[in-house]
Amino acid sequence: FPPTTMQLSAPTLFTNAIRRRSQASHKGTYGEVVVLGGGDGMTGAVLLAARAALLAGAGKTFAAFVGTVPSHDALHPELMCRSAATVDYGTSVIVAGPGLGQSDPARGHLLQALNTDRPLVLDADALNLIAAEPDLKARVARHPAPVILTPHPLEAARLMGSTAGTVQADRLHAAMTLARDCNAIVVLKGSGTIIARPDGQLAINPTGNPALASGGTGDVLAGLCGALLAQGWPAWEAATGAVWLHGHAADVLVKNGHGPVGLTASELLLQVRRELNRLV
Ligand code: B4P
Ligand code: MG
Repeated sequence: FPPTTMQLSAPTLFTNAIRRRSQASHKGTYGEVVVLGGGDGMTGAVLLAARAALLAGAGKTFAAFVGTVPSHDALHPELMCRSAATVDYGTSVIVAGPGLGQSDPARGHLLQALNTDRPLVLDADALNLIAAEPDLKARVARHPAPVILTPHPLEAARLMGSTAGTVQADRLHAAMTLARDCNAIVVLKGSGTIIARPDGQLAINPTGNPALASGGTGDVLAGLCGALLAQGWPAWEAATGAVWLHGHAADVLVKNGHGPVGLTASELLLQVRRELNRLV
């Protein structure tokens, strides 16, 4: 690789993607996100990702459930809850994985998403399913639209047939190898999240702190990536912007006494909205 390592110390890598909303715009202007997940017993993950997409400005957000479909999200009735079997990906950005599970139906719905020509954010069990089948990984590499993968170190290790320890021992190498092999932008999460492109370019994110080490924060990141893509941010800008904002929101929350102990993903997504609005 001939990599360029950049620090995202100021949000310079994505400022060119930030647009002020035009006065005459409408919800169609801001795109659509479908979050595919929600196997039985894992409703929370898909709702957190969908709420993150909603609060980060997607024009319309759907939560697609592989398992039992709740009638609505009581906290955010703006979200449209659908069965994964009937959801129409149409012109949406697809965020697949949060709470998806690894059942046969989950695999089938993931395959359907991979067979579209829509931009993809693949997280959690979408990554675990792909790791288990070389053919699915090959499909990701051939996808006709941008793909962002958001593995934590263990998910990255599964994708590489390696261990979390090996990934952590050389995070830059792991992120670049995965990006090249999957022909996708890879967000290797953890302290100092790395964002890598298939051409060897990469960035290291300086925001974020251990307040993020709690269940659900990864789902928020996936939904945020999807919302930025839906609003027309190019994939590199969407990935670097989402990671920077996610960490920066956590930094602000800790400064104000909402962490590092006990910060919740639900609080995080509200702060992400505030920080995004400071930029636009
Ligand atoms: P899972 O059960 O798969 O966790 P999850 O559902 O994916 O949780 P979530 O979606 O909320 O969190 P995610 O990590 O996606 O199991 C996680 C398991 O994977 C762990 O038990 C462990 O075995 C392994 N694992 C995970 N992270 C590891 C690591 N760093 N090293 C070794 N093993 C690891 O997303 C969390 C978000 O918070 C990311 O955006 C991440 O960048 C951020 N974050 C977490 N800690 C941070 C820190 N100290 N500084 C900055 N950012 C941090
Ligand atoms: Mg996760």
